[in-house]
Amino acid sequence: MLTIFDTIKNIAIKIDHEIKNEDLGYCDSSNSSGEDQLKLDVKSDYIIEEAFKDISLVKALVSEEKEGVMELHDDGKYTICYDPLDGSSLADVNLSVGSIFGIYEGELKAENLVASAYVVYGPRIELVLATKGSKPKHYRAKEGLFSFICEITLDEKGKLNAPGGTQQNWDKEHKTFVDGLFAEGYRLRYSGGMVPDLHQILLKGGGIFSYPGTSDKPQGKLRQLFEVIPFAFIYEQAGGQAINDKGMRLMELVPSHPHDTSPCFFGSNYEIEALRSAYGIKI
Ligand code: AHM
Ligand code: MG
Repeated sequence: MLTIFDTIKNIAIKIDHEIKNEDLGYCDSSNSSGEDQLKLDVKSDYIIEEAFKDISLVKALVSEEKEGVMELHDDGKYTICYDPLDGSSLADVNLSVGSIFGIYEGELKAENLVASAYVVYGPRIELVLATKGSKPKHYRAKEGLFSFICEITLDEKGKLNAPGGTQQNWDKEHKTFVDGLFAEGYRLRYSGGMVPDLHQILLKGGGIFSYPGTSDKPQGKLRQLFEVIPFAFIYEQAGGQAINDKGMRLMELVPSHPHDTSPCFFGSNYEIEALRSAYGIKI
């Protein structure tokens, strides 16, 4: 596992370099931002593929940028599911973006996730690593090397609310829930990048991030294998909870396709209980 974590550290430095130096074309109005964004997504995906392809521990890769499973080593132990550059359209406007990694042993389902990691590319490069049985660990890069900062523990109750999706397409229950949090004094913190948004809640002690099923996307937007499950693991390890709209732990998800999505809620205990009550979910 250490080899995989060290590889993720090297990947982070390389992708950060691309983000900072790649011509995103935002001064050229004739270039569509979609094309530029695609260039950065594809490049990040390539960096990750190159970094893992000679590591015999890695059985296969599943990427948000690839349709199926990329087999690497028959005798490998782990399959790494990753989103190479989550929120990549935000790089164009100079907001933080991230990479997410879920490391699975055996069949690709949540209960087989053994470790997860994410990188935040912002004013600084930060990394969070989580393995079973211990609190997630927070690192920061300085001159290309990562130093350990602290273990992450969520408070029982936070102050931040990050509600995803288009409000017009929320159902009534969800709107009532989000309005209720604001009426209690919660502050809106939503950048449109799940990595920095979830990172902020983790580091500031708590709150809730939600991406519900909506009228246009009943199964939500965020992908189970490389977005939802890795963060669900980190939130649970930090002492919080991560559930879907039926109250099921996201760590019980069993995707039937690598790109399956799920409604998802990540938070500290108070906010997740408030969600259960607003949604009429009985324990
Ligand atoms: P992406 O993987 O295509 O970048 O999309 C994922 C991102 C998440 O980071 C973020 O939480 C979500 O999309 C934002 O979506 P919305 O703008 O619908 O709130
Ligand atoms: Mg993504």
